[in-house]
Amino acid sequence: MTSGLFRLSDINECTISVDNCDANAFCNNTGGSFDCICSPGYTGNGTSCTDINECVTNVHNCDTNAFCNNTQGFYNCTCSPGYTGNGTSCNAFFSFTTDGRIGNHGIIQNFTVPKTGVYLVKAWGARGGTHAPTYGITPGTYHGGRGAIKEGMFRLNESTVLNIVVGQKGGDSVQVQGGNSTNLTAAQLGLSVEDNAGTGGGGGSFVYTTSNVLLLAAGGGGGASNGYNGVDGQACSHGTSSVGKFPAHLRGGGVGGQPGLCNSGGLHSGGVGAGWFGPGCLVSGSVHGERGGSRPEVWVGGRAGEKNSGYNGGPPPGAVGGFGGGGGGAEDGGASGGGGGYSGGGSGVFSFQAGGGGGSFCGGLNGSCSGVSGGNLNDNGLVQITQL
Ligand SMILES: [Ca+2]
Ligand SMILES: [Ca+2]
Ligand SMILES: [Ca+2]
Repeated sequence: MTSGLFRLSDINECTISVDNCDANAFCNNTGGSFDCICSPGYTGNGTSCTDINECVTNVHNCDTNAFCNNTQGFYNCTCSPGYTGNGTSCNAFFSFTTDGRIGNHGIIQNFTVPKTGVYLVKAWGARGGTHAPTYGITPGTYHGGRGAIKEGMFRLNESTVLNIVVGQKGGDSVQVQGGNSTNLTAAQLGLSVEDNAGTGGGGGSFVYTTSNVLLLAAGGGGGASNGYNGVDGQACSHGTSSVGKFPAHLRGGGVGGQPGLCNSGGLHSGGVGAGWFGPGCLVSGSVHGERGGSRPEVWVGGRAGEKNSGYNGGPPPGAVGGFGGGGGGAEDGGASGGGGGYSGGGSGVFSFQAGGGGGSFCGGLNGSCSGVSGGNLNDNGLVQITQL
């Protein structure tokens, strides 16, 4: 016999599950017995534990602008409508969209600063139009350039009113093969869109004071063309050139807040994207896409070349430039519009020319500005303002 048989040994009630601890308790083995301790978030004697309602007992750390939702063992914080954050920290949040508007007309929205402080202002430019012919030299689907994202922090004084322009997507090519007069889409007619019809440039998004001090601008993307996707809106200040088949038919983007370069002299020119300091040159003739409008023109996008306008082609609004200064697309045989922005995108002359992207601007606090070229994954623009 070994002496061990006569020793008293403790039973670990916890591991052999003979304890009577609550399901929401820890079992703690002791010599000759065991203790039950309610889990964090629960209260009781250990054999019976109930959830602590932190929302009622007020031991939660939810922001004052958040809802507290009690859960078994813990709680959740959810920012109230109009606020954004993780629930323990919620900031007032304002969002401006196109609100369903399409085409070249839009409205300037207003934001009144609710309280003096620092705000994060973020803008997304709009995308250029799509071109999808099913015949010709390079049939296929070509996409407009994506809008840029630009953001920065600004110190704003209470009651200051800001103008908000939310860029709208450039119109797709709608001119039906052969230039039929119709409101139906080419697909509805069983036809293709004209192989070389242009598309509209995307509108830029802008935030500026009522005394016309520009705070932020995000460039729109250029319209697509036959064989070429439009150029993305740019995070830097300058717009880009159009892209296309023939170098002699390219036209440059604007720099320093100017519109895209003048593109007169072509047979079927796309509309030039507008810049903060003005619209591009006028090109007379209804076959051309019209330049996009700048601030004095209330940001109206350029009209499309006649048969691509939605009146003598497919359905309205046609291949117009988006609100926010995008240039319109030319009719058959023509170029696509440049995107609007701080500096406008260029648009070429003749066919096989996709529009350039607009540039962006941020006048925010030192070191607070950043941006992403082509960063907007959605079609339309957006502006968001968050109180920090
Ligand atoms: Ca024990
Ligand atoms: Ca709880
Ligand atoms: Ca054609």
